Amino acid sequence: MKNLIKASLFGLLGLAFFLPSCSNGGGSSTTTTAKPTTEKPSVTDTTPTPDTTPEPGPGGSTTYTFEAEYTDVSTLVGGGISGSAIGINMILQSGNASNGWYVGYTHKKGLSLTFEITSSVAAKADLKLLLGTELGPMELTPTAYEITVNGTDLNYTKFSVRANSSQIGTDFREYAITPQIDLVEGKNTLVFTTGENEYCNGGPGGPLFDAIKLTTTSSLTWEPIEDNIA
Ligand SMILES: [Ca+2]
Repeated sequence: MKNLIKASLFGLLGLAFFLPSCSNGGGSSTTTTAKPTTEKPSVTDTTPTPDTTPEPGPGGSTTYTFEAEYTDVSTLVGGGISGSAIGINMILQSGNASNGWYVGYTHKKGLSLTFEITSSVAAKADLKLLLGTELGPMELTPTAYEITVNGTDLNYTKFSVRANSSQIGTDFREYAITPQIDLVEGKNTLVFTTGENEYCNGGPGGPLFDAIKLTTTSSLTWEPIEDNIA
């Protein structure tokens, strides 16, 4: 019995030790020092900022780009392949990413990126995700990677995130999500969460998250936290 308890304790300690990362050995474990949360940039301008790059589309629709690096990551604790990062240290630079930056360290179950977007009217919208992978091809399903729109799970058609092998981690591509999503008038909350999968050394892994695009006839605004990359 004692041995069983010891084994359980050891297991728990081992789990705690490896919790921030999906590494199961091999390679060195480096933990990025997080900046104190007191340095979290605060948004003082409460005026909704129109996206700077709306593109006119067919049928009077417009495509808006919302950068993942401008979402509120201040309370997040992310997991990487061989380390972890907290808050704005999860935001990484790549010349291939939209706006030059993306959010990494998504290899942890329950790690969520949240986009809060205000819509002028209730409307349908086409959702596209700009994603990369540092874990090889990754099939995303509603179980492996959860998407919720205003608190409701989106039962989307599964798709595979792929990268040119010579550009692993920096090859960001656009993935159209089906079905369309329903935006309500006013505030909409889109949440993208690493779920149940074994893509990171047998544990949960997520995509490198560059941006989302919404195409809709509604007018969209949000409050990008641009200080994240200042
Ligand atoms: Ca980006």
